Amino acid sequence: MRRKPKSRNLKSLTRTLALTGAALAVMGTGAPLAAPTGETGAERAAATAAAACTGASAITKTLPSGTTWRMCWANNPTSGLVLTDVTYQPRHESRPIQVLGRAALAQINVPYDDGSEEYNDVTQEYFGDSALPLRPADCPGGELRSFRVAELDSDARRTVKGLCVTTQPRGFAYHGHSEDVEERRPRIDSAQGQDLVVYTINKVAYYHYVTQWNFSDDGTITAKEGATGNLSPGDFDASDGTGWPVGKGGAAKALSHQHSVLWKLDFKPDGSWKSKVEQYDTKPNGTDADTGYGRLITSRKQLTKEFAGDNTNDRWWRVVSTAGRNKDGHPRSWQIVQHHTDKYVRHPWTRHDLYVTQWHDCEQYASDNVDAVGEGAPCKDDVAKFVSGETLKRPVVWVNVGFHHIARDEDQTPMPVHWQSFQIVPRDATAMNPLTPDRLHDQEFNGHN
Ligand SMILES: [Cu+2]
Repeated sequence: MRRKPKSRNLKSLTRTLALTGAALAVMGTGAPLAAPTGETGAERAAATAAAACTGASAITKTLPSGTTWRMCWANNPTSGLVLTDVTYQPRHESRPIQVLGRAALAQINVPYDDGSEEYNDVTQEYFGDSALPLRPADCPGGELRSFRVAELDSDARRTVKGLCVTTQPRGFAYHGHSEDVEERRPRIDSAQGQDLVVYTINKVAYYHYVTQWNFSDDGTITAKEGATGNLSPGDFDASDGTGWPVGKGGAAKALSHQHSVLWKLDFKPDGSWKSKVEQYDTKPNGTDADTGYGRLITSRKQLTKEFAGDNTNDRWWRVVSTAGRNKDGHPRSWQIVQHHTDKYVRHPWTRHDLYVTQWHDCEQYASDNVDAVGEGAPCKDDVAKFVSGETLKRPVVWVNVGFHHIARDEDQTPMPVHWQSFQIVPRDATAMNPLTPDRLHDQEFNGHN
């Protein structure tokens, strides 16, 4: 047995459902703010979203550059950290801009190269109930928040001080000379950026996973899953060529394996679930006759039906608001920026980079969904099956980032954190750089004719 036996069957399904219901109820409370006259539906929705939770369920942080992020959080016994009603309000915006309705892990799938074992670390291991307490040193400059979890082998409950809410520097936000935009008394402007950072640590057998979200003052969201802890001590017998020697000589070979991390993103741009999804591709387009230089052309494809997408050179996707535009009159959108990934091609639900599905309440997990959501519910079992040709009215975006872990000597011990991540980057959320100095935040410097 490579892992401590943990089974969903040890805990009653009703308990899980009851907890999920309670968490949702908390998220849904909060009186909507009275709407001043003259505001648009999107603005009213954003104002309501800003008050979607209060007290210990709310995270509100104004970063030094003046950007405020607001969101609600909860710990789901299965998914772990769940963020809802995430809004972004840079200095020059009078109201919060809603980005995400809900965001959470949808699965961590771990198959071993020798075919001996495979785990679904989120759905089979009570990922959320496996949260570890954090010490003040684990959350430098931040604040620890507590939540209730159930013991893994009983229904007893305990409080875990396990959420860190902090800020971290992120280096240069910008550096530029305003003579380039013909300011009358030009000068060099530069600024350092900051992130609001929230994370938990969840223990699954010998691994400790860091579930982290960075919210940058420029509107970028980074989802990161870090794997640390220890190599599984029962897996040092990879004698059939599917491992790597990690001890003296060649006796102890750690089994190679894959971590596929999948996130589920329910976008709610400008307060509406009804967003559009677009794919952009840039391709060579002949040669300029005069210069002899190559030409490129970018095409847009509106994705109106459920799909499984794969990255390729010069391809990207964005989720476009149907409810709000920036002050330039451009629809707000959020671009998915994937980082390095190695896909596990053996499963249809880890074979693609991105899945976009029409929202259904019982489609919560990228795999093992039927068992995790509850037998009897009319659910399909994995995200590949969720893609069935439906029209996208309320799209749900599933991002898959894979890492094939071939252990190295440095993995002992504890194992250095290995990150798997992607970003959600604003595209036309604001009419200009949200951090631009006040004197440059002017139509004079916005576009050239
Ligand atoms: Cu690993």
